[in-house]
Amino acid sequence: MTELKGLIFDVDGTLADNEQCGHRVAFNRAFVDAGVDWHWDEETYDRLLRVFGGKERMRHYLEEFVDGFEPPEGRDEFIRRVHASKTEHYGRLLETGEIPLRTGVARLIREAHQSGLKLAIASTTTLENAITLLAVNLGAECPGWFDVFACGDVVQKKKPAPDIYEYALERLGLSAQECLVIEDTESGLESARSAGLRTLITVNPTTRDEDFAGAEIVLDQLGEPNQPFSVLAGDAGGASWVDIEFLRKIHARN
Ligand code: XBP
Repeated sequence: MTELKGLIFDVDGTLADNEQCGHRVAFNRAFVDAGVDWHWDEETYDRLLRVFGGKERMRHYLEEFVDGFEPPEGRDEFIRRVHASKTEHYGRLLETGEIPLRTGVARLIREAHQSGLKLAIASTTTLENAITLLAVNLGAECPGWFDVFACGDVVQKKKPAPDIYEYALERLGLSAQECLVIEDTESGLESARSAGLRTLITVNPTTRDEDFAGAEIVLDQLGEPNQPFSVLAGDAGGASWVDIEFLRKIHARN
């Protein structure tokens, strides 16, 4: 039986419920700075979240919802510039501490670090966004607990393509069978499973009704000893929060 040696975390929606209150707000502030009268309300952003990658999401919005927009510097440069502005706004939002980690995330990351498991991030967001979220919520030393940051444009094909998880595995020096993934979306599950990885899902309000067939287990959150998770699909074997022992049992099932 292959031993669990690595844990790979998605970021947005998994570590923090940060899309509507974080990324969306940052995009809208960047649009104001850019002098365009776009505003992504929560309903619009829920739909746009089907496209992974902030730059890819902006391009999709331009192509699907904005007629005849041709910025002087060209679309590619405009998207690059506005996305950089958005990332600055998002970083400032993170620094305020107003975007906390989800239930159980801080505890599990600390436990995983202390357990000796190799840790990786596999996210469509930028490296700086992932590092800042961890550092602001878990301290400046926390990013150093991770062996690999597979983020953003290190791969061309974003989730649901498997590329980001294949990149993470290659940098970890581990096989897919030696790892587990924690994700929150159907596309993230597809990306991880296409890379051969078994996946635990913690849904969030946007993804609760997505199709998670093939996940090892689907939970509403990672839980805490005094705040048990709810099992939406699969068998928790009597556990009520996700810790390293729980992950090892899930991993040992196959
Ligand atoms: C979710 C994404 C990201 C964020 C926005 O990433 O699709 O694009 O929505 O971040 P994941 P950027 O679930 O893989 O963590 O604007 O930096 O892309």
